[in-house]
Amino acid sequence: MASKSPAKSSHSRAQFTKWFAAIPEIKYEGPASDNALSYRYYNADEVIAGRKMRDWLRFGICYWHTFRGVAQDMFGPGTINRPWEDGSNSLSQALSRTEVVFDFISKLGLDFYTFHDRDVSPEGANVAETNKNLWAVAKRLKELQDASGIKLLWGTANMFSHPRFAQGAASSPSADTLAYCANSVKEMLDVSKFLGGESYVFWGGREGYNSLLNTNLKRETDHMARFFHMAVDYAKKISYKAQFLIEPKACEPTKHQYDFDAATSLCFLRGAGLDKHFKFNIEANHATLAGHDFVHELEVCVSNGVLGSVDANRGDVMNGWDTDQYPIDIRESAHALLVIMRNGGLGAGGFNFDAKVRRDSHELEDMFHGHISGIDTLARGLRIAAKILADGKIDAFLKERYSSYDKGIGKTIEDGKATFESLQKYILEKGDAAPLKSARQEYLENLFNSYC
Ligand code: XLS
Ligand code: NI
Ligand code: NI
Repeated sequence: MASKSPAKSSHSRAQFTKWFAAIPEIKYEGPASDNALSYRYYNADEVIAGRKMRDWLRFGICYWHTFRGVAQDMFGPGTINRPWEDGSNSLSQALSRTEVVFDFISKLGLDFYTFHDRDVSPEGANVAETNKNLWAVAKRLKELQDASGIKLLWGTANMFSHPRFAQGAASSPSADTLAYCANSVKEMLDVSKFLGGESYVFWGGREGYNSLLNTNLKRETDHMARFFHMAVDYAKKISYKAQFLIEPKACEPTKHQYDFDAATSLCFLRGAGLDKHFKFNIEANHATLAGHDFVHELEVCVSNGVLGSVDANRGDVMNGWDTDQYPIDIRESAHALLVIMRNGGLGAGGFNFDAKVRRDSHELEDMFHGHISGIDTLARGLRIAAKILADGKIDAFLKERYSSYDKGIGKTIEDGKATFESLQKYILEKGDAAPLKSARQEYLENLFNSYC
């Protein structure tokens, strides 16, 4: 869906429940503020480089970590007991929880949220009942969206938690599982259309393998391609124009995930004739699992015209897994925003906080500190990137570095007019290639830091 229309400039900041009464509305107070429950850099309606901060950043709150996570780990149970939870996974609990979610987003003054089908509604006794539960909650979500002005950034289907997905979803060796997934995505496309979701995400949580001894890689990836074609066809049939996004991840939970990174996934999409229908949702912590940095993944997408959205988080440099912490690295954030601003923004995407508080940060207030920290890190990154672009030194350096392709022999190469013979003639006449100029990495790193 083309997202040219800016988000509402201010919300009523409706409060439907009492749970956050003790927390003030989070507002911009500037860098000098010593109020930890304020923004020091995110000033939603301030215009930076021709666009409001809220429209560059399009922050989204994720339902799963923020409202369904209890902070359990493999060594112990959850430490989080939210006061609005009755301990059940019932439909009535699912319905009452929706109001808390919208209260939280309103308190933060943000515009978007994201969810999986199973975050918002429980499975029923059979597929029909499961679908009915989903629609009961979707109707409530629509009412809350209308009352608050908060919108759906993207929806997705959880096809990785339940044991039926243990051997894959669309890549499962069981055709029944694939059929089950077809129902899930069909319903979620209908629900997302109903809620006006601007993008739609596919994260292949169990799409991959643990051993090649029991895996037919070709059939599994062919089935995934068939599945994506069916999703494209169905969205077209219901006239749902959301931007489809693949969210690459190298490993975890499977040893090897098929959507390993942006380049691998793009190759898959092109081979399957799907590349016109998909862009990418790049998660910072998934990039590092693939042995890339976050900015590498963004740059690969931008240079191929397929950057769709961002799952904002970070890993821990000393740990090798998806720790899903809130972003705090200002230099990384500035570099990411530089790439995104050169791309003209994220279109129908945004920055979704796929991040969670630590197991020992179990109090209500911690939910706010985590998000405020991430929001201010990205807002600060936006301000720095705008300075870098306005100053123009880095872009000028880049332009000059490739200038041998702007004229003469270089231009014949870019224009497709050069041949091996013409290039040989040129270099024979010249005798040797011209000496290289320094790539000036240290100068550029120091220059970059001077904006931070
Ligand atoms: C897990 C993924 C997941 C997706 C949505 O690592 O990040 O949370 O964003 O299914
Ligand atoms: Ni994610
Ligand atoms: Ni993740």
